[in-house]
Amino acid sequence: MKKIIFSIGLIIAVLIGCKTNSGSSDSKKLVIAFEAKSNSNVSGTATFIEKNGKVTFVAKLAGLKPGIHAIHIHEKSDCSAADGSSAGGHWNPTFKKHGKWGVGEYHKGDIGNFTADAKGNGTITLTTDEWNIGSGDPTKDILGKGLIVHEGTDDFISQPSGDAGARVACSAIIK
Ligand SMILES: [Cu+2]
Ligand SMILES: [Zn+2]
Repeated sequence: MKKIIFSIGLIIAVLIGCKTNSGSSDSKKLVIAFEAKSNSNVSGTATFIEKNGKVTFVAKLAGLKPGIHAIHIHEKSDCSAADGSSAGGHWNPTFKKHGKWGVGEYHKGDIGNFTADAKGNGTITLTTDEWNIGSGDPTKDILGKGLIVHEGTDDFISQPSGDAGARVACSAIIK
């Protein structure tokens, strides 16, 4: 009888353990680092956390020129070119025009603009259900794409990429 009780206890302990594990697996986290491009001194990190069907994105940059800078998800995770051109154009799996989220047509990669302060530091945060991390759905999965920070500002109008200027930082969105 003692042995049975012990066994039941063990089973319960294992079940609780499994439940805890499955709870933590619904939230996925990816932390990536930027590399400087186009002879810039830009550095920083970006974090993507998926939870309950939404992805929260936070990018923290340093070494920028003070002012407004564009940031987008581009179609490839290849940051090898000195000017970042290897990351390709904007990630646009739904074949829309470039624009601003929530206003007419926009690319899935059109994150927008953020401001770098007088010291050249800037942060941008976004939460969206338009992305996920690793589902394999080509219209939503950000894995295998590239994150690009630009020297200039996205005007949300010029095609195909908002006339945002040189690519000053690049980071591959990979595990
Ligand atoms: Cu871009
Ligand atoms: Zn775009």
